[in-house]
Amino acid sequence: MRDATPQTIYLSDYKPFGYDVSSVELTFDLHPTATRVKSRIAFVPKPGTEPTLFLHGENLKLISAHIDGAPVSPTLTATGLTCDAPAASFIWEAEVEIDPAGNTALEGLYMSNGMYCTQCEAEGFRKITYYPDRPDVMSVFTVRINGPHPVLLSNGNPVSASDGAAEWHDPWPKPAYLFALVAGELVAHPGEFTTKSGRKVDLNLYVRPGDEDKCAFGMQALKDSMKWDEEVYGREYDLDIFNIVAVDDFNMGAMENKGLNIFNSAAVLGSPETSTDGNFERIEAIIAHEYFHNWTGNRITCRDWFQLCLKEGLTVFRDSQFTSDMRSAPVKRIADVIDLRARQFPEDQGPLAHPVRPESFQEINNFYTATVYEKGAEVIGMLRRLVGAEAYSKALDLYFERHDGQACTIEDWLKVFEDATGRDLSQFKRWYSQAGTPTVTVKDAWYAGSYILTFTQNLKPSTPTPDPQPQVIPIATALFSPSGEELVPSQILELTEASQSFTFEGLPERPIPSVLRGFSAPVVLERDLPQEHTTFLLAHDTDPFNRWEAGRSLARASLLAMIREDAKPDTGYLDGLHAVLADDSLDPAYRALMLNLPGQSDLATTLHNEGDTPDPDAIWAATEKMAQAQAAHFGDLLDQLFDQHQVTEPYQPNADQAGRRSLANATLRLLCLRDGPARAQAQYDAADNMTQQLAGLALLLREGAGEDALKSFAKQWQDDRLVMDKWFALQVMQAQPDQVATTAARLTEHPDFNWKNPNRFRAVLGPLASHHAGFHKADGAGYQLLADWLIKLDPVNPQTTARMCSAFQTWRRYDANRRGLIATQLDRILGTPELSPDTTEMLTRIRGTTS
Ligand code: B3K
Ligand code: ZN
Repeated sequence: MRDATPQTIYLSDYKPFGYDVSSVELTFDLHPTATRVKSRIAFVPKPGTEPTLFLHGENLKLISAHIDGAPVSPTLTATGLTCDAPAASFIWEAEVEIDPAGNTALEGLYMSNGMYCTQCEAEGFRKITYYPDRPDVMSVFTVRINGPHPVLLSNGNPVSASDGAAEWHDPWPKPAYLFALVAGELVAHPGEFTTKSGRKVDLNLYVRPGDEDKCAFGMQALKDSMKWDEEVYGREYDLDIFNIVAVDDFNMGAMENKGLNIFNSAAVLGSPETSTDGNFERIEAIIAHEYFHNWTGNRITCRDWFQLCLKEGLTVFRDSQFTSDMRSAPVKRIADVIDLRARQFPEDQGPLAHPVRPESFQEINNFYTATVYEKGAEVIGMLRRLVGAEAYSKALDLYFERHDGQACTIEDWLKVFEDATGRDLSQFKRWYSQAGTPTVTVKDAWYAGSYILTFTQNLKPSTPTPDPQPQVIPIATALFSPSGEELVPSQILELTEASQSFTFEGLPERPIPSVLRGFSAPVVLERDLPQEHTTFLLAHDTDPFNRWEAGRSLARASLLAMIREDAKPDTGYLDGLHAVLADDSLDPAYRALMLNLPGQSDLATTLHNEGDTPDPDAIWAATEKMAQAQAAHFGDLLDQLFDQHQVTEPYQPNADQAGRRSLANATLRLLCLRDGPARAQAQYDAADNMTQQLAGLALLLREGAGEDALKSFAKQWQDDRLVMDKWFALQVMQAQPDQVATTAARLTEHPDFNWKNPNRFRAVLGPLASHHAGFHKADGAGYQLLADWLIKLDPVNPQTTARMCSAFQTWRRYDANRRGLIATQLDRILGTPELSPDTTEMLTRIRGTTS
């Protein structure tokens, strides 16, 4: 157990390490409970370095330590060792013993279903051996593994392999967080890729026996990613081999270790029978993301963990571009914005708010957030919009040329753009240092033939940003005539002042503005537009994002009126939506997105921002009522859409088929509301792929008619852990609000609820927390159940526990009763003896100081 009093680390305290590490040799003698790790590390002191060596180390049993062959006796603490060191270059050698089987935190070297694997980012390498475990220490690693396993893997290229032993050498200097080792009874799904300069690369996807039939899609996604990075960013792969390994116990999606990516099996294994269209798209995106890190993260890494967005924001931006190219760009943009509003906006507007580049932290694992990742990617998107696509490419070429092999900062990143474009980015840099989501208010005026758009930006002061300053906000804008003609084509208006006007001359009549097209900046836009303008944009906007946004605004406005004033569903919205749904020239996937309503938590955020106290029951009721109204309003169109979008050809996980299925299934939901569950049952019974089977089951559960299907599903899939995760999750997701906590509680008693497996834990407790009306039931049962399980998981796996604490981050927006119930649970968890520093930090921030 680590030091219970968490230490705060500040960006401003950064000091370079006193040594270069010119080489690292590691030898592993694998044993489940007593693995021996020998290290031989060459240190080269930098001029002026004090002759004292500090190496990180946690949960290690030191067997021996030598400097230049002579035994030394370092001072050991819970976080590392200190030792006198020579003033000139020296060789450090140590032997430690570790316990992979006892490592339930899944950080460092651990065991998952009999195989050895590692997770070192951010600070897990220190649980493997003593080392300067910081990203700015980059070195060349050679790794020898001894163990009775058919597959023994590490980073880089293979040097030798024999029965029970293997040696790997990674020629590219890397920080320790990119170290990886895997050993086990695995089978390879092989592949091959020839790079643009003609280098042949062996590819392997290693899985447990039995999973071989779930590898083909991931392998193809890898090849597509390698090709795309060459074509779009000019980045070529740089080793002879690239390995991916699927593991069942993993705290997140995947990890970009150099040449040896390790994946949560849920993020890489895919087959039509067991994976949904959504799963396939996610697999493709995560494979691309981890592969793209080879350049943005690995060849150029971060100087310190405050710079995390340097690699994560950029790599998320790159994987979004990839998905847009592979699938539909508008659909991807809309999906990204839905996700940003659902996960990042609440974070940015609540007690966990932090800048894209935080300035302090206690546990870095708590900062792998939607702000660092997704807002970080939005910031790069804005930069690209501001400088243009061509200058962006030029700047990226310069970035790779200038910083290859280095550990960099956001200053380095922005300097590259300044040098490539001549632009001063000092004000733009505020996107990296100010927390919070700016609100932009737009007003228009028509005066003597001039049309004036006035934008005002406002960022609420917060603890990390007490004195916010105006940011550079690119606002993509076009103007339309009332007959739908584009009078002023899309252009970027740069808002740099707190309030600023832009004038358009020479227009024949007062135009209708389409602003923040493509969601050109991560802001909350408040527009004072007459409803007819929004209806107009829903019908005519040439920007698919803003057309969708117009539909969403109308839906939101109608739902808010239903919640606040018990109004009826707005027929203007329903008519506008009917026209869009009936337009066969529009992509089915896009129309399916149009049909979806704003999320209930998202509505709660809006109500809160507008000064109301959200009532989860009222939000649920209004959303249900609106769905009923859609079902009643669309009439025969629903039957037509459902029939027309049935996929009759053999299943393919491509965007075209997935789009048709998503529209058919969105329609099926309404048809079930209108006609009962018969069609869902028929689809469930006939399904030959997981997308259709699961959609059928979800609707049966929703209609309270899923009992038999649930049993048959469990019988069919009892041996497939990833499908059974869906079985667990769906029951909570589809429960009526007053059944959510009892359903989740019942499932935690199921014999297959293996709570130490993060996927299974999240399958039940994740949907509990995200079922807005169910989690926030006024009796507090949901809060209590989640708290019980967080308390239980914390000593076993602090990282997954801490991450799930964010379920409570919006607690202050609810009524006094709910706030009181949540505060009680927060205090109960915080009062648990020996609570991990990870969970302590999260809950202390969420709880805040005022009652
Ligand atoms: N870099 C890893 C995340 C590591 C999380 C450590 N708690 C995966 C990714 O973003 O690609
Ligand atoms: Zn990443």
